[in-house]
Amino acid sequence: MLKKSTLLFCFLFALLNLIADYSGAQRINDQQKGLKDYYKNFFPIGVAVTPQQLKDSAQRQLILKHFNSVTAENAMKMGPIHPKETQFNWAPADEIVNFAVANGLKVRGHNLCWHTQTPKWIFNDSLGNQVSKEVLLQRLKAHIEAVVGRYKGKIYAWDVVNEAVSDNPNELLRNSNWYKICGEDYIAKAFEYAHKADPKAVLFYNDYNTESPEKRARIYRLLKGLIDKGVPIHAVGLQGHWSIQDPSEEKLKKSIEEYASLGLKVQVTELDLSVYSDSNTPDATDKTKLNNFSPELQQQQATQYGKLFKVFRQYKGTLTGVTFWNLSDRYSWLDNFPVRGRKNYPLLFDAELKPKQAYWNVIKF
Ligand code: HAH
Repeated sequence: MLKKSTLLFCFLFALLNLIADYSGAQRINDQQKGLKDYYKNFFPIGVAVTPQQLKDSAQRQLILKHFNSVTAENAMKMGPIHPKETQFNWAPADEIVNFAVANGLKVRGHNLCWHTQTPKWIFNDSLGNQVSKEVLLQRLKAHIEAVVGRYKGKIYAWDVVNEAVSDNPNELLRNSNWYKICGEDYIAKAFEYAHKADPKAVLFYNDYNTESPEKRARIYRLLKGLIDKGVPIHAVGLQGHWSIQDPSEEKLKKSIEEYASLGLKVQVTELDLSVYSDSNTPDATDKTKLNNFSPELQQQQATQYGKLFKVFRQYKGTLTGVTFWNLSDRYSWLDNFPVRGRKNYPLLFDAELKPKQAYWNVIKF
């Protein structure tokens, strides 16, 4: 006969083992969890990528651990993907889309019509003369049909028009070649062509400084005009090239609410938090290279990231995605903008791909 005390001992021993196993399993789980898992009840978390990154195993693993959506940083822009009227450069974009499909990630397409990174041929005829409005719209249509058509069913959302609103507060639309040749019509047309090419795709107008009250009012005016005309536009992209000081929670909330009041969904499409305050000033003269990312700046950045994500979570349902513009501080487009060669540290992972303080603040809620 076993003694009662032996039985009790065995029972307690088994129970302790169970608890240890369980917390061990939890620990492993937590280590495997990435951003996308913490945010699975809120919205997809995306990242802008290059085909080269997907070939690097450490970066590829980091992408797969943390993100459930990808965007091509450059590969789908008109210049790179459509270098000549009769020639498309599909390979880089295909690599990104194939990677996403094979791994079950969503893809946001970026972008179909923009004033920058356009191919040389688009605005001129073979003699070098500017083309007519009819010809340019025909070219835009052919471009959109080809690109949207190729990835139909694989790309769930498209930035159809990028940055059409002027930096000059006195005018609504930027005086780009699109505008000079077509007037305002090119915007509505781009959305119509995209909708026809993939009726299920979620179509975005995407811009920066969307929280600045003055620019916000002009973007609102543009969007309202399009909606009133019955243009198939479904959402607005706040690029989110922000800084460790800006925007305030109030400014961000006000913008989300104002755009959403038009019946549009909202996404943060190109998130990064510059450690400089001049990130959106193209004429910045400060050439200082900040080679040590001080603990104070890290803390400030972590606090700002934490605040912004808290607001994002409050708008679950309206805010349908958050995409980071680049993967880690190893490389960011901000290393060359607005000051060429000035290192920046705007993302959640450092140059060694390790999570920064900002990362822990984003998943702590
Ligand atoms: C974005 N422009 C573009 O949408 C994206 O395609 C590119 O890779 C990087 C940034 C941002 C931008 C800005 O914040 C200020 C002036 C010009 C452009």
